[in-house]
Amino acid sequence: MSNEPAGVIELIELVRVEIPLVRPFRTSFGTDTVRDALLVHVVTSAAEGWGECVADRAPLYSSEWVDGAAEVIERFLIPRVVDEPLADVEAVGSRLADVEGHPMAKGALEMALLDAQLRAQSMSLAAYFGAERTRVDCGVSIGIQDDTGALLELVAEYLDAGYRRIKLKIEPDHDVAPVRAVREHFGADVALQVDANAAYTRADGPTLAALDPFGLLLIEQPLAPDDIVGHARLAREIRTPICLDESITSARGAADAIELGACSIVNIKAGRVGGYLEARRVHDVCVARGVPVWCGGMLETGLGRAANVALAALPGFTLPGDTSASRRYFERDLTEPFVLDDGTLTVPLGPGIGVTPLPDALADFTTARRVVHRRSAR
Ligand code: SMG
Ligand code: MG
Repeated sequence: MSNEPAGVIELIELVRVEIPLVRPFRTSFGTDTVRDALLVHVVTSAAEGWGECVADRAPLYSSEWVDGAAEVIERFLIPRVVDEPLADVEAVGSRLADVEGHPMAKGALEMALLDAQLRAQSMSLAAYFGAERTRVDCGVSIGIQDDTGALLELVAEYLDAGYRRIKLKIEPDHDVAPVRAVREHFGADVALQVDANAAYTRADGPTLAALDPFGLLLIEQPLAPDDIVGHARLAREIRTPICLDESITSARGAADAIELGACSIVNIKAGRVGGYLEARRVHDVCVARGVPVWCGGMLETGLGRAANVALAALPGFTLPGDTSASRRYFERDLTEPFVLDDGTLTVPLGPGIGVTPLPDALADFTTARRVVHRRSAR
């Protein structure tokens, strides 16, 4: 890692964009019809950078929500990084550490600063991570469907498109039936997994064991985020491997969950753990323990997608990620679209995250834009 300075921060603005989803996305906690994203745009004396906050409109997936994240970034995070010159983005985490929680807000600011620093150094995010692959295997996450016919049509569409793994969102009473329908229709060879988004309880072991015969790759986050012991017990009641998502909020937490037997696979989302630097540490602790990881998704625009794809190019990401192509989400993306090529996305290798918002798309999707920091004249 070079010690070149990231440059002096000249300006930071918060940009809100609203991009319609091609179809509603229903999970056990709610339905999204648009991606309402908060972008952090940093201009330094050396380069500019973009960050994307993955917080949703309401605090349902986690305790963060997008308006709250914007306020935290402006009032509590930005003052901690602009007061003294920042030599290196590696130091951002410690500058922000006394602010409790708010990993998605922290992650968005860190991403923008990292993008600016790497652009100034003409280094790609993938190279900075130490990524080895130039393409990553992609899966797709399918929202809960009331109608089995509609579900089977969607699965067929995505398999035809080349996706290498299908993930079904489940909840109580929408679990065994859709899994059985997909298995019966598409056979045992389809790589299939499910995500409960914490919709079950410790008493649901027998229900979840009913998924065992279907040969799933994994079940993601069956129980509450703080129920590590419950997951460890459940792991002894079912044969499907447990993968944790919401429960894993740091590299240390990942190591603990693995040690306690709460999971044998980890979903890594940078926003959930406070940024891409911590995400890389989660990857490292999992690799050291022989635990496979894969890259999660939060319906990111092309900006967050670019960074996710770079992360997913690290060697420990041995399972296909929720890193789907732009058209799985949007008619029109904020950046040049990510296009599926033989079930993979290509890792951007330009400086920084390797993509920027297309000016026309940015103008069309922006709902609010405000400069929240400007360097004062000395
Ligand atoms: O980006 O393809 C995507 C979405 C993947 O299922 C997905 N994400 O719990 O893993 C998860 C969910 C959370 C997002 S709900 C807005
Ligand atoms: Mg999940």
